[in-house]
Amino acid sequence: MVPADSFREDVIAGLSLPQKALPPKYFYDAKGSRLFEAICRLKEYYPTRSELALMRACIGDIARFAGAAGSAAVTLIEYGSGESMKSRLLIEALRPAAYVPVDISDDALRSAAAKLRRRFPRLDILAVHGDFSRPLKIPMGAGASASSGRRVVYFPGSTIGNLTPEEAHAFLRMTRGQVGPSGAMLVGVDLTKDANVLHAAYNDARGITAAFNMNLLARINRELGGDFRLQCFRHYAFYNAPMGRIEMHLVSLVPQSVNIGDYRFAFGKGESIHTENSYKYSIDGFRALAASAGFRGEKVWLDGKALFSLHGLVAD
Ligand code: AVJ
Repeated sequence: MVPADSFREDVIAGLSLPQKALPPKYFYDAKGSRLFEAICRLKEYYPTRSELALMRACIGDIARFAGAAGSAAVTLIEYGSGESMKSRLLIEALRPAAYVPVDISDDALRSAAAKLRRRFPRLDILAVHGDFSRPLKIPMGAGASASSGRRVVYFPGSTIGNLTPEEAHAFLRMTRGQVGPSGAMLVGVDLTKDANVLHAAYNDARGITAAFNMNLLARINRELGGDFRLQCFRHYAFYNAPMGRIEMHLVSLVPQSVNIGDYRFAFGKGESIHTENSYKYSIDGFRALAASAGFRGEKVWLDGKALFSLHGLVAD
């Protein structure tokens, strides 16, 4: 659970901006996490399927890359581990000495760690409950992982697309500091592509993405005592080509005001809350960003349709 206080503060601050905005990390309460899993199964939503196909096809090469430092044991750190489906593949192939899943959802973290413990009884698992967008103290646990191990950060799912390029730069720098001079990073990045394909992925016919977006208002009502009338807002997602990103918004259908505790927010008709950015990168564009943060793009893997990429970065 995210502390309710920071949720409240972030919501009040975001709705006070000239362009109202809410951080996408708050999508993932229990209902939001279920809706996101449903999104991942939609025929229009290609990223999850593409990344999994890529992992299955290239796992041997990916594991060789991650273990490349030779005999030193690997500590695999995963940001936003969630249900850890792709990590299972990676752990099987790489056989790290230690696995450090980091997630803001305590429940997801616990159940994933429990499953992995059963599956890999000799793996040293150190679950860290926290927000990976802030500097983290990674506890270095027992055994081989204590100090000698090579640190490899695994950041799948194109979650990095939620950050602006400036934020992504700072985040990559922080990660570079975390893995040290012999470290590496595996990062999943969604690729720039035909705008129609992107549009369909964020405007699915069944309205699951719309429900996922709207759930943020329901969560504010439930957890912060807000009085959003959900029927007075609609989901809006479009590809902002000059910015290279999908933007998700919730648009007010009428002039209205909304109360959250002692705060009141006025909405004009057509005014929106910007709820998410999902940046898309070319291979070279992402490599240039990584290079500016102290990582050399050594490897890149794609799925068969070249919709999604996994970058193998080494400390430079
Ligand atoms: C989890 C951030 C990768 O940007 O595609 C899916 C979230 N939003 N549909 C994405 C999301 C709407 C997703 N990420």
